[in-house]
Amino acid sequence: MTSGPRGRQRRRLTATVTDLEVRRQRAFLVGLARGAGDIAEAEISLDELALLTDTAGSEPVGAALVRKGSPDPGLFIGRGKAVELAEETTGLDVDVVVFDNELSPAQQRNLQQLFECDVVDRVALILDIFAQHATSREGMLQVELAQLRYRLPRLRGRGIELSRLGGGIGTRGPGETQLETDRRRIVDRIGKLERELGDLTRSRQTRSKSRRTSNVPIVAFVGYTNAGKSTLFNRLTDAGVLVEDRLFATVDSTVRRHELRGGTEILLSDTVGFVRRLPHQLIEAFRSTLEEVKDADLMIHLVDASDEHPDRQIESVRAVLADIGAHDVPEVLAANKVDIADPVAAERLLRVHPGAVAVSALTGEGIERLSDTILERLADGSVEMELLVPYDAGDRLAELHRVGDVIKETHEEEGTRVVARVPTGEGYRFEDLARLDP
Ligand SMILES: Nc1nc2c(ncn2[C@@H]2O[C@H](COP(=O)(O)OP(=O)(O)OP(=O)(O)O)[C@@H](O)[C@H]2O)c(=O)[nH]1
Ligand SMILES: [Mg+2]
Repeated sequence: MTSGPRGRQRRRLTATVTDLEVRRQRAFLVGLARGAGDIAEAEISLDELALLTDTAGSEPVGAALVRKGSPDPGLFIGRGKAVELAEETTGLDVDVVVFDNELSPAQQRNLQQLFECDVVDRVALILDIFAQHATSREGMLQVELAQLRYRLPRLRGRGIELSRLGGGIGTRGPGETQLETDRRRIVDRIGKLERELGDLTRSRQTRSKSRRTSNVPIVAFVGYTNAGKSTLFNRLTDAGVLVEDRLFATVDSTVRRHELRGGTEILLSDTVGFVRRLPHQLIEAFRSTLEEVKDADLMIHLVDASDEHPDRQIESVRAVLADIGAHDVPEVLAANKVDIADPVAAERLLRVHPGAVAVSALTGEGIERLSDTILERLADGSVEMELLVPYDAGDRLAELHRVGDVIKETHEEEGTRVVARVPTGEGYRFEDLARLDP
């Protein structure tokens, strides 16, 4: 389950979905803001889409943020806007239009006809990047499974791309019979992949069970893609995992033994990074890889302190962690890249997240403190606390769920009464909440 620097040459050993590929093309990006309050978020998401597009090998040459209360079922952004953008994209000689939202098969088909070029959505784009970066057998099977599940309901959409290829006999788009054949082939392949992955999952579970019983604590790196997880992992373990200034450099997970100062041994795992709205097809296919985090004794949540919106990254990561049921694993937040971060912004990040450690995986700054923090947190005991969380403080309740183990929750007039087991070192976070008699 290792990925090495040679990994990139070994990519794409399995057949992947060529009609989703968007490499070396001129791309135009389209985002959707549903209301005035949604604009800032939609803009950030669109910026991220530009990075993803670049990572996939295409060049973003323009972008539009469309304001629309509810998506149009036929053309997603509505006919008027679609016609307007079609003119703009023709002028820009665009090869592919990338939508920031998941399109229905019908929307994709209709937009493709109108734009007279490829139309892909965020899901297809991310799947394509994963396909380029998976190097382990399991990773490649997982990506292929996610792609086929995405492709199955969209089979009819292939007509256009095929006819564009030259219009010769047999290339003018599948007839009904061909379509049925394709569909059956995909369904068969999905079944085969699920069986193979099931076997791999079982042997992975056996491995992680033996790790758990060996009593060596497991510490997992989590974080937004490009936060520097692999850089830090390599610095600590000499594992030689591929590091790149690209999103999703790591798609496979790697586990290595590491000795902390004072001789305590731990198992460190490096794995796939997260982004906003990670496609559900991917989360499903990668569930067994992602769920390894659930077994960890501690998570090091690495955040890029030099990013413009580190808190948004933290939020996105925690949303994915909640999705895979790993939100209650104790977490150490590490603010990485402090060598290039604005000192004021980094300072603020540390203040907002008490207990966070400032590090630079590149220069080594703060690494010893991080090691010591890992050691302390692993040694930490926990205390049982009874608290009253006011109903308007839902974020505190979420924090409590994240940091501690919530044992009991009852809803009372003044708020939620919670009994929780909280790591000793974290107790101070909740001291402001009314402490009740146990
Ligand atoms: N200046 C600076 N750059 C860093 C630091 N840590 C990592 N980087 C750079 O950030 C980029 C991403 O690093 P990776 O280690 O690949 O990040 P990752 O979190 O593993 O990313 P994915 O595997 O894509 O999710 C690379 O260009 C690294 O050289 C740091 O502390 N300071
Ligand atoms: Mg990585």
